[in-house]
Amino acid sequence: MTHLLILGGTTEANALAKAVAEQGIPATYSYAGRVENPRPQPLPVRVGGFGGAEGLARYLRDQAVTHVVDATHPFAAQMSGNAVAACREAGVTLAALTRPAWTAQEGDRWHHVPDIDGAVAAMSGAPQRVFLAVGRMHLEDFAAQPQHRYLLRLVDEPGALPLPNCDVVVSRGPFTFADDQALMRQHGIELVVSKNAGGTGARAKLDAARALGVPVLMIDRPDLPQRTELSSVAQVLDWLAHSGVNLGV
Ligand code: 3Y8
Ligand code: NAP
Repeated sequence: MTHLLILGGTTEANALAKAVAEQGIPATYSYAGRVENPRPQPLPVRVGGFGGAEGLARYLRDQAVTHVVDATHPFAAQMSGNAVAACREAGVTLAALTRPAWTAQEGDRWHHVPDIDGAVAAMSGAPQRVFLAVGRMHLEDFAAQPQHRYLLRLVDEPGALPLPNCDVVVSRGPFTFADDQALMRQHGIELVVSKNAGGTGARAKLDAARALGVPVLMIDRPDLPQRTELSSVAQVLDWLAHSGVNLGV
């Protein structure tokens, strides 16, 4: 009996969940529980960590999971590493649904840094108006550069913030070019800091930066372990069909 576990939290995971539900494939959608009101899904949902790779392996066995698709964000390196280890340990087939990294185009003014620390180090200059669109979990790191005026975009209303000069926009994506251009103009943004998330949900700020001639500090992705990588929902359905899953009607 098939039981697919989707490690979710992204636009691509949501598209996969819709297709899996339409095909009638028995599946569970998993959120980490990072935000207050995660998007509802057309599948049974579980929320919260598993308790490391061991916890995930136990979940796979207890729930008789037969297939795992890791459709988490490219910066969710811990989860992806745990998925590889747990699936190997529990003997469950795993594939990742990934999206290609963004690449600079004509007119882009990108400066690549290897990680969050690299971005912080690159911001030691004179005060600027910075659009810090990297979410909530790494704001403390940027407290090392308090001289800037930050525009923060967060999914939920924050509590106390570690940055003295900041404006907050509470908004979850997917975002649009027009809105991001207007937002950046309104705040006189001089630098955009972005993770190289790839996909469509977060690229609007890059297109707006190009149009406005604003430089971007692009944080490259963490290394991820070796695993089967698929790049579309159709490829995942094909992979499932070829690994013994009866696709529905
Ligand atoms: C909880 C679940 C959809 C899915 C929406 C995608 C697109 C919009 C772009 C900016 C960048 C950022 C952030 C972002 C994007 C999509 C997608 C994507 C970036 C939700 C969601 C969850 C999260 C967690 C959240 C992190 C934060 C990161 C905000 C749902 C809305 C900055 C990453 O407050 C917090 O603790 C937020 C934490 C992890 C990164 C961070 O370090 O703070 N995502 N985002 C998932 C869970 O609990 O398992 O409600 O939908 C999903 C989405 N976030 O189609 O609706 O697929 O990438 N999410 C980054 O890419 O830089 C925003 O503002 O321009
Ligand atoms: P992470 O740093 O790789 O994971 C840290 C821990 O969070 C994991 O070890 C696991 O806890 C738990 N976790 C992460 N994703 C989970 C999931 N889908 N289901 C159950 N537990 C999960 O991950 P993250 O960067 O915090 O991302 C958390 C969630 O937000 C993921 O769903 C991801 O797709 C989504 N997201 C992240 C980003 C980003 O920038 N990182 C952007 C957009 C969306 P245990 O060890 O206890 O199992």
